Amino acid sequence: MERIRNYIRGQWVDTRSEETFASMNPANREEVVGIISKSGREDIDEAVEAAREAYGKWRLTPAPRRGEILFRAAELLAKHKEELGRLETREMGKILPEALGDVQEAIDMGYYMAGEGRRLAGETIPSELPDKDMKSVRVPVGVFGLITPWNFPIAIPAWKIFPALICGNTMIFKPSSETSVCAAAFVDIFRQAGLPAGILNLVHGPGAEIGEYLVSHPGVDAVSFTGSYDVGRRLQQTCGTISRPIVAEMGGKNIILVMEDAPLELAIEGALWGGFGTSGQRCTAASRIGVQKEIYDAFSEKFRVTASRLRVGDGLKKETQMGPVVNESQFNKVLKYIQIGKEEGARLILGGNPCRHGETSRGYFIEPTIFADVDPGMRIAQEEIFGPVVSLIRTKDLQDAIRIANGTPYGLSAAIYTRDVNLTAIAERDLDFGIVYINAPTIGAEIQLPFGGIKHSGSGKKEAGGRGGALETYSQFKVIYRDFSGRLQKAQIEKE
Ligand code: UN1
Repeated sequence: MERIRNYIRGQWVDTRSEETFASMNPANREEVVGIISKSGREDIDEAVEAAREAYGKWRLTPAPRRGEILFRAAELLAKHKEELGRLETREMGKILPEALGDVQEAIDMGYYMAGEGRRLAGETIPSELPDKDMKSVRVPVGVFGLITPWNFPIAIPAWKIFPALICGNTMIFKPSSETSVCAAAFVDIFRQAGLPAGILNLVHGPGAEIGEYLVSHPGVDAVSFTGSYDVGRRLQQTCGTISRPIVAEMGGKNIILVMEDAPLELAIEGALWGGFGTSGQRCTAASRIGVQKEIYDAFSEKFRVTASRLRVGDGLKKETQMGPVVNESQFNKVLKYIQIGKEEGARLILGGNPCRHGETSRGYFIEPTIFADVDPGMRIAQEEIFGPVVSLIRTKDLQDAIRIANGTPYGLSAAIYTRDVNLTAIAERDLDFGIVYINAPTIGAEIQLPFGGIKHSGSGKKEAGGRGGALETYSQFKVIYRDFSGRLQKAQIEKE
């Protein structure tokens, strides 16, 4: 089996130590997807040094030229979409159509950011004084440390790498160990596209050992992280003490609100894919469904029946609708939450167990699980589970529904199903979330708008989108004043 190595200074290189770790297929505990060289601190030092060296030249490369390389990378991603999607399914379990969607998001991001190379505009604005001009220009931030999760193994790295590149930054990319093989395949696309050496460097290894070291490395200027709240908060604290900018996308406890007048079939379909898509392992997953009391019983029963028909299995099989969870620790964590839900007194109406039929006994499969009559204060309705577990909550009216929706520490994505335009306006205004959907599930954000949450879900700076989004995260404004009067204009000192 091919060894997956670090990519530093444009070369695939061995790490200093001989240590390796394996990436496994969660649908089949016996299948090794890749053997990966494990990095230590010296490997990180080398990658940071490479990124620092490359920065001087890359920042001066005209942005439209940088864009041409990005465009080629997007073309290559499109060409290899199928094989990258299949690799993703094998490495982290999501069903093939979702994996192909993930790759497509990266393709879209590539084309979008390639175009931004010709639009990296600042502003020119009139001065108060004669014979003086002034402008702001977008400049890169420097060397980025990028830390990404396993649930979107290609899309989330693409959200970071494409905008960071177009803005002229160089970077060290540390993907989740669960998806090292996908990360290597993605980075190889940039090699094939002709990205010069040292600009994008890849290091593999456990977050606790090398991720934190990278984040606080003196050679790194800024950090972009997507992952859990616990890790994100720790990294924010680390960065806070050394005044290092960090964009952190963290967890969610998202909700779909189903109002009395909602188109029922549509709401059920939305809840199904919002709740169980990617086996609930999206930061945007609808792990709570708030249903208005008048239709609560009808909705719960229909939702239970629909979810019970979901075909769980290997994501490479055409008929499969839901794959496994990513690994043993997630498997145990999800089962622990199911236990907690039972102990808290929520009514388990579907699932609740590991799958044991046929091929599913070989992997980390959990039945689609629904708890009904969940109290909004219960732990299963407050904490991020990141698995196929949905809590149904009874709501009185819109005001009550919004109060429940806002009543967690998170604020990433919320949705409302209703035919009443006035209710949508109130929901839009009052839901404390970074993203609000109307008559669509909590998932499926598009890359041309900023992505990110509030409260414990995000740090304020955004991923994706152009101006107002990723460009603000991966570039900064420098302001230039030029006085061509040839004298000290007094008004600069005393405003006349
Ligand atoms: C995530 O789960 O971290 O909107 C991101 C969505 C996807 C992105 C999810 N496009 O669900």
